[in-house]
Amino acid sequence: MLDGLPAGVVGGHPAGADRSTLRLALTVGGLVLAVLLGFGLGRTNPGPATPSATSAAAATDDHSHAPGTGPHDHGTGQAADSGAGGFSVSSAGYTLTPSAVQFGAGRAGEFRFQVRDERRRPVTRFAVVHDKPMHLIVVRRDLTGYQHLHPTMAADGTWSVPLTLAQPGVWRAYADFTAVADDGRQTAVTLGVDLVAPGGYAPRPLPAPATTTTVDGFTVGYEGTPEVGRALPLRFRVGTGDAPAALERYLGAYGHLVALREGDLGYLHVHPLAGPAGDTVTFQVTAPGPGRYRMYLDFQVAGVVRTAEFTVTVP
Ligand SMILES: [Cu+2]
Repeated sequence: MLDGLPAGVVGGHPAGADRSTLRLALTVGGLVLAVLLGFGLGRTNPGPATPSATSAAAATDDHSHAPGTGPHDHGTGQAADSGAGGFSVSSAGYTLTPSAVQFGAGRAGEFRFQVRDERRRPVTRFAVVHDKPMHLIVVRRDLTGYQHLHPTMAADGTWSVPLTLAQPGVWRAYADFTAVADDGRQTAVTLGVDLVAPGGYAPRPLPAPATTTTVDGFTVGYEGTPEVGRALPLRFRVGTGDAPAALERYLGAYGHLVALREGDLGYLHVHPLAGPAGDTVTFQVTAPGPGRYRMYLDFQVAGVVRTAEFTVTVP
């Protein structure tokens, strides 16, 4: 993941550090990814690397830590035992502060927010993780209408992004970021807030579980079965007709996977374990508990990003 992935800190710290330092950082940081779920889920301080964790990390090339920071604190944004996040507007000392949460259904709007620290100051320094300093996921509470957006930050720490809530209902926005404190300490947090589009809400039942789907002429399938508390690979394959698709890098990887839990909309952010394999991309997934999840795989072919969605039941 180091290759071709600009890693750095927005708002002050220049990118660039000794590669061996980076490798060490990845090795130790990889423990979090290997044992738990990776960015957005590894909400525990990484302990000393064990041999198995080290070798797992060696095969890992898509967990980003900014240069010079080493194994950063993944904060207390999510309980390590639940393994899911995004439930709270305030966690690990950081608070999501939206300018407004009401939108006109189907009307183009703009979502603006700040992240504030314990002293209520807007945070302006964020680590670049997976090519971006801020990842914003928006989905309606019935798990439809998934959007993965990348807001831009003004100098005062106000983030903004064009946003349309297509249908009436209550929506959830997840801000997935790594804040950099005054002392340089990094904390990865996923905060969540509800957005509202007034109107008649017609919730859609969750589609039945399936391991294949189609999107814009692409057929996407996966192999593997998530289990509670065990890190297991899910291998996705993308094709058009009988021909394999040529996956392109997107957000510093060959795919980007988010899983949301039905019922509480718990947020799992998962990243690939290994490099490209043409039409396949593999993720290591640990289900935090039984239930039904909706998985959203973003992939890029010929410069266009598409999202394939799957319902999966974890017994
Ligand atoms: Cu993103």
